[in-house]
Amino acid sequence: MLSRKDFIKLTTAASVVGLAGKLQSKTPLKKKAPVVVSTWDFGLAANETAWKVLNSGGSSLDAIVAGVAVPESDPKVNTVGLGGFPDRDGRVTLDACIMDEQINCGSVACLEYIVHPAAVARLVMEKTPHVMLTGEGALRFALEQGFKKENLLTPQAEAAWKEWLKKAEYEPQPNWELNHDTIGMLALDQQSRLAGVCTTSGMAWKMHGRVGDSPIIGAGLYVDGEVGGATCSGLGEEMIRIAASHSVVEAMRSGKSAQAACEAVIKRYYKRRGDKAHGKQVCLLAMDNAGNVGAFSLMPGFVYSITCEGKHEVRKAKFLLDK
Ligand code: SD4
Repeated sequence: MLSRKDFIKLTTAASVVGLAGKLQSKTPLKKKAPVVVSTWDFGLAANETAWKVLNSGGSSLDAIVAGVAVPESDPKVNTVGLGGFPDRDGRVTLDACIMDEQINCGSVACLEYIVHPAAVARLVMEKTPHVMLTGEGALRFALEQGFKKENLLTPQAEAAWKEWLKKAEYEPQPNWELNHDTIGMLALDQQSRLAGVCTTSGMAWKMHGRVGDSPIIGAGLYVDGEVGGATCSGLGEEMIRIAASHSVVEAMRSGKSAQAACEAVIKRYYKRRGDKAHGKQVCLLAMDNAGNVGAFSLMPGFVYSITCEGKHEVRKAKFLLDK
């Protein structure tokens, strides 16, 4: 098991991309597969599991579903799966989506009682004619597929909710570490198949029924094997507004590196939103179809986990604003 601290090496995003960051997508890129990246430092444990699958020749889809299952079932992670902070009614509702290089995709939103929404999203993709199931329908489908109904509200999350209820202030929280830790993961396997996943309990204390960016194809995640993939973390309402992940992939399609694409999308977002963006966080993570990675956020603090050639690292993304 990786110790978070042992592996935290903060370097700049520039060094992540290095020379590859300057390349245009039309230039043939040297393949770096397999590689896996995920949002935040708790992504390290998820990467470690995903890496085992990739390293033994498994598919990127199998790797990412196994990877994100780690934080989904970790009761100490209060932003994903079991132990996620509930909505203002005390209900833990989960959002997740998944996409492969052939633009197959599946999604679940506002799903209750199921620890692994990403695995359910995969089955929506593989076993139904639909892309997205929500609420009761998503739960019924999960149960039909053999998932077990469980109470996701841990005593610790329930205590935090009861504390919040004392004032019941509903504002986007500036403490991103507490409130915004969705895991988005992108992986390229040994056969250069790209896939991505995004899974979260969403914004803590949200209105019941609120759905963020994470289960929305094009907002929280987008993958196209012809180009690359992107995923997001931060305030979902802001990412939905700009179809963030799709925007990053399209910027890569037009010739930008993964890094330049993330930067261009954040800059455009800020230009359009101006003052309304202040106090909010938008974090983008991207990988092109050769395994070159980029990351950028609006505000400081965004870190991501990367595993390549068996080495696990946490890297610090560059950002646009200084507070
Ligand atoms: C949401 N984007 O539901 C998610 C929250 C998040 O890191 O990213 N947390 O808005």
